[in-house]
Amino acid sequence: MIEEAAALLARAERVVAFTGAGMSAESGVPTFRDALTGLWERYDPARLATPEAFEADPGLVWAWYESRRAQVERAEPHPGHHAIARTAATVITQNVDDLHERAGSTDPVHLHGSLFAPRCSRCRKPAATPVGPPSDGERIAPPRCTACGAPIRPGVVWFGESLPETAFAAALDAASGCDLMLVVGTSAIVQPAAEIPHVAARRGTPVVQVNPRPTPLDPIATVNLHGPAAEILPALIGGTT
Ligand code: BJW
Ligand code: ZN
Repeated sequence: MIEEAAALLARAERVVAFTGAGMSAESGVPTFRDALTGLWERYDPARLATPEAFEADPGLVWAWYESRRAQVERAEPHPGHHAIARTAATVITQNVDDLHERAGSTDPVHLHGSLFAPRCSRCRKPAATPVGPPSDGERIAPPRCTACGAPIRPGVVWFGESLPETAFAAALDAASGCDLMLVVGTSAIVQPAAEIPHVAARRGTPVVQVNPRPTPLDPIATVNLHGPAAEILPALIGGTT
């Protein structure tokens, strides 16, 4: 299978990578659907990642994102991130970490925002990312907007919210203009992002998927490589750092 995928890759001139939380798992960033641990084990991520949760308990939601920011700041990109940086013209990611950037990918398209782009929950004015690790705790009062005084919120896309228009348009463009799509580490169940690989597949573009587990994309993938990103991607693309 890996030889078949490598042959497709060798023929491709414009590779686009579409990544999800599994891409960062081996860097020590848990996937979205992994059970939470420690302080957060009582909570369901799908219930915390909503505007309603932030409205009801801003300190709880802000503290959760602050602990995740600290976790990502401690993490390093792995050889799979570096392999993608060498081969993909565009990276479209659902991840809110910055590991693709730190591996050298230029301007990844962040469909679900970023842990490093907090903004006002009312007037949307960008706010500074807090400096240093957050104080530990189950609740941390979010900072206040310097313009209007409303609480600052994480710059991510929660359930029920629209994706940033320019990012989604850029993702559709990249998916329509590539000649190979590499899909890595996503359960492909969250819409509308999960539609992106279908855009490529409908045009007859080969799709190579890397995931240890089956996903709803298996039937449209030209090749399914069942294994972890940090091992499969360097083997497929070459190089280790
Ligand atoms: C490895 C690995 C290794 C492990 N190597 N791989 C029905 C139809 C259509 C839509 C909907 C619907 N019902 C509800 C909706 C809407 C909803 C949705 O899709 N819900 C689904 C759950 C059904 N979508 C939305 O609300 C979106 N907005 C929207 O639709 O707007 C229109 C609208 C507006 C107004 C009103 C109503 C509608 C917004 C979605 C935003 C998603 N945001 C999140 C949180 C971001 C912030 C944060 O991180 O906290 O984004 S949710 C979460 O899921 C996060 C992720 O980016 C996203 C995708 O998850 P991902 O990346 O696939 O991770 P996992 O954990 O699911 O999977 C990991 C994978 O890795 C697994 O496959 C593993 O096997 C694999 N893996 N180790 C490689 N080492
Ligand atoms: Zn404001």
